[in-house]
Amino acid sequence: MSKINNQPQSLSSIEFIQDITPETAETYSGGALPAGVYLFTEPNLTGQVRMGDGVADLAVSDQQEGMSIDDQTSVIYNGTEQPWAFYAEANYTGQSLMVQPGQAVNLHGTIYDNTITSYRSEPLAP
Ligand SMILES: [Ca+2]
Repeated sequence: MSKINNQPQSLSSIEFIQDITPETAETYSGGALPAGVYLFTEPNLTGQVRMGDGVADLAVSDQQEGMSIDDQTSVIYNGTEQPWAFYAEANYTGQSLMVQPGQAVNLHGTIYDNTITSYRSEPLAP
């Protein structure tokens, strides 16, 4: 007897999302990371790094900050106590990905790799 699974998948159960432990993140980065949200442009937490407030359009912040983060993020580390949402398009639209507090996610090899354009903290679920 076969059984069809119609349960929605939580992100953590999607096999192509590889979690990186905060300890691993610290190992990669060479020490404890200060609290914050980090976007890395290369796997293994290398390449360019953006830390700080979320933005509605990374293309704009790139120009202001002299960076090239838009559509380049391959690893996200959420070192805060709130969930953060990452979006493929500006103004918090397009395909989205939630990253929980303390979670580091390797986007490399996934549909989210090199797509992130806006991100912000999201309220904790009631
Ligand atoms: Ca994008």
